[in-house]
Order: sequence, then structure tokens, then C-alpha cells
Amino acid sequence: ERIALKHGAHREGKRNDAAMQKWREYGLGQFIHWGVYAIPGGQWNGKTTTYAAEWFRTSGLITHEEYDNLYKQFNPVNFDAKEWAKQAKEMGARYMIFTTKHHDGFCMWPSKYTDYTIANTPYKKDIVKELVDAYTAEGIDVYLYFSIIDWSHPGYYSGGNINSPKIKETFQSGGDYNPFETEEQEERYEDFKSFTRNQLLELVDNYPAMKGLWFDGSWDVAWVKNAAWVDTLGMELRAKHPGLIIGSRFRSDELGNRHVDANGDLIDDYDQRYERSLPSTLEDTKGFDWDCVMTIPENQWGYHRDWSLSYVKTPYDLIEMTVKANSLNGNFVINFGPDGEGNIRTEETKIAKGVGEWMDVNREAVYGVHNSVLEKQDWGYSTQKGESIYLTVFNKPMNDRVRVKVPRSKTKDMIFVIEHAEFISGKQEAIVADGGRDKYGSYYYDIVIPRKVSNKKEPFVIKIKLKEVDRGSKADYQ
Ligand code: H79
Repeated sequence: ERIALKHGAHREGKRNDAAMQKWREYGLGQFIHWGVYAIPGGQWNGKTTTYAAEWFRTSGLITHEEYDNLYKQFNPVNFDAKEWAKQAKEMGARYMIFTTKHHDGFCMWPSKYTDYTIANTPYKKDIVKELVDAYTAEGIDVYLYFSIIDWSHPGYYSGGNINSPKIKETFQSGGDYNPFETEEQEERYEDFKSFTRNQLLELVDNYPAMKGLWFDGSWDVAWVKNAAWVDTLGMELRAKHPGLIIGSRFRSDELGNRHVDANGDLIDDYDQRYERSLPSTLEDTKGFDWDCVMTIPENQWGYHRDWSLSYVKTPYDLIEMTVKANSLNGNFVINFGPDGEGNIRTEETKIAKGVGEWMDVNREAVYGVHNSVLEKQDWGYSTQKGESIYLTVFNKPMNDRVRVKVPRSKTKDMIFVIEHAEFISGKQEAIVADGGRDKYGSYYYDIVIPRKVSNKKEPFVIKIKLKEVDRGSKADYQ
């Protein structure tokens, strides 16, 4: 029995227009967190925060007054949007998400609706425009990150986090639950809503080349309480920008359900729940489109001067996650946090190069692919595009053979065989040996890894094509 919702998902199943098809094919993206928090970079008066650097305003190491005046020093003289875009292109990113406004409320574009913007810094120039232009020129689609939380607006109010089970229960059981403490607060929140709407319409108007909005900080009960209004705003934004892509973090249904509504349908265009985490199986994804946004250190999005505080992911780690994400029908997005002068730190440049070198050879296994017909095997992940199946090997078996379990044919007299297999680096053909059959009647093949490939000590890709043949034409092992 379906619950009648006014503000749940407005569609069952996936969006299938050209803009969304393109989104689905990106494979790899770049996130950039840049704002005034890059100036302290997690440190102030000789003290270092171990928390996320982009949350520095709340670190306790800086007063709010000091933080709110940092923008007067923001002058990233080394910022070169074209250089950033070129580096992203070389890494293999096909879309980029940029923080136009994080929780602190500082706007990287010259918003008409507040003075707390880039226009009032020594730098003055519109950073959002520079980035949209430079990345678009490199053929990389741009998405605008926008935080609903805005600590700079006098009308902003939280009311608590709807993700907390206690608050959600109160919200759902309270009939017409009111998160506001005073009428005045509620009125000021109306100002905040108008302000938020104005800014979003402004972004959509100013940057028509961008493809979508990536929302964050939408878990406040005050925001959730306004689900009907948010829904209308979403429609307004979509009407202004046909094809606009919005993830599941913008709005909730009227019952306070986020991402997935009370009927289990995905709200808006793709599932935004995977922050610093990946689903494990295709079942976990519920068949939704999704992206995963990932930090390079453990939990630093904005620039933090001290990266010795946590494990720093290697290109290998990030490549593994990229391929895994794509084998489960998601896009993988790697975050960068440039410093206050506009430099991308050397560690990130090195990582981008490492990922890019691998992508240069193996991109076919990542771009435009989906989950393959093969069952997951321990050596790694498989992806598929049309008839081509890509086996990306991360755990190389000790015997230098990659075992492939082919699907079972729907027809009793037919079986699948590997018609062709090649290593995509160097394009050399692979030798396929018989791998036997198990007691359930599934067939296996062993692809022999030549020494040249095996010695390289890096993940490699085997491209195979399957063919259905008459069972009699293959030796049958009992
Ligand atoms: O923009 C990045 C994060 O800043 C943002 N989303 C990504 C894309 C984000 N906002 N909130 N959260 C993530 C989760 C909240 C974490 C918190 Fe904390 C735990 C807030 C307060 C305690 C971590 C630790 C951040 C500050 C201290």
C-alpha cells in the first residue's frame, strides 16, 4: 500500500533524459572545497584542529568575530582556474563540483543578496565564473555545491538535526510539529528562506553553463519542516534550467524522510548518501543512481595545513574506489582543498598525476560503464559497456591467473565462453585456459597473466567478450 505523498519523489525509477545519461557516464569527478577557511587551514595562534578544516569557525580555536573577518584578507594571487581545470582533465575527471557557499555563508560569487562575498575581498573577481568558464572549456561539466546551513544569515535557524532518531520521532509523531521557539524566530526564518531562494535563482541565472546543484546541510528540522516550500523551489529552479540535476540532499518528504521517501522512492535525481563511504553491493544501492564524494585524508575537505593527522589515501586507494564505484553504477568524486593563496597542494598534485596516469591507460574500464553481468570475484571489480566487459584486477592471484565465472545461459543447450580477451595496456591478447565447472553447473575460465603485466605491480584491466555457443562444442567435464 503506497502512502499518498504530496512532496515525495515525483518519479518512480530513473531519469532517462540526455543530461542524466551524461551524468551517469562520467565515472570520475573532482570536488573542490574552497573558501575563507583555507586561510587558517586548520590552524590559529599556533593551535591545530583535528576536526574538518572547513568547519574551522566552530573549532573553538578562533572567535566568530575573527573568523567572520577573514574574508578581508582573502586574496588568492596564485589562483589560476585554467591550471586547475587542466590538472583535473589530466586526472581524468569528467565533472567538477565547486563550493559556491559552505556552512560559514561566505559566497565565492558576487551575490547581490549579501555583502559577505568575494566581491568584498581584496581579490574581488568572481571565482565561480572563472571556474565554470575554465572547466567548461576543458570539457568538464560543472556542478555547484550550495550549503543550506548558513551561519552568516541572521534568519538562519537549525531546530536540530532530523537524522537524530529522537528528533525524527518527535517530528513524525507531533502532528504539526513546530521547531521554532518564538514567532520572531519563525518570521526571521522566512527572510532566510527568501534569501536562500534568491541566491539559488541567482546562481542558476548567472552560470547557465553549469549542469546541476549539489546540496549540503539540509538536515535541519527548520528546513525539513518547510518541505512543501522547498519542493516548489526545486520546481522553480528546474523550470529555469532544463536538464538541471539535483541530488537527494535538497529536500525531504512531508513526513521528514530524507533521500528516500516514505514509499522507498528516491527523492530527486541521484542518491547523495555516499559521503566518504561506498556501498558494498549492488543490492545496497537499491538500483538508484548515486555518487560518492571522498576526501584524500580521513575527513578534511577544506585546506588543512597538517596532513600528518590522519592516513592519506594513495592513488592506488582512489583508483580502487573509482573502479568499485563504477562497478556498482555510481560516480566517484575525489576532493581537493586548495590553500588560501590559490595553490593546489603538492600532495594533491601528485595524487592527481598518479590517478591520471592510470586513467590514461585504463579509462575505458571507467567511462560510460555500468555493472557487468559477471558475479563479483575476489581479484577485483568488473564493469561493462555494450558487449565489452572490463576486469580490473587489484588482488592478483598467486598463480597469475584471473578466474572468470561466466554467467549461465538461459537456454539449456547453450553455454557462455570467452570469445576474446586482451590486456588493454599494450593491447596484447590474453591466453584463456579452461577453469572447470562447479557442481552447480557454472563454468570458469582462467586468464593467464603474462609476466610483463604481472611484474608491473599496479592494477590492470583485461577486456573480454563473451559468446554463447552450443554446449556440445565445448568439452564437458563431469
Ligand atoms: O562539505 C563537506 C563537509 O564539511 C560537509 N559535507 C561534506 C561534503 C559536512 N557537513 N556536515 N557533515 C559533513 C557531517 C557533520 C560532521 C560533524 Fe563535525 C561532526 C559536525 C560537528 C561534528 C566534523 C567534526 C566536522 C566538525 C567537527
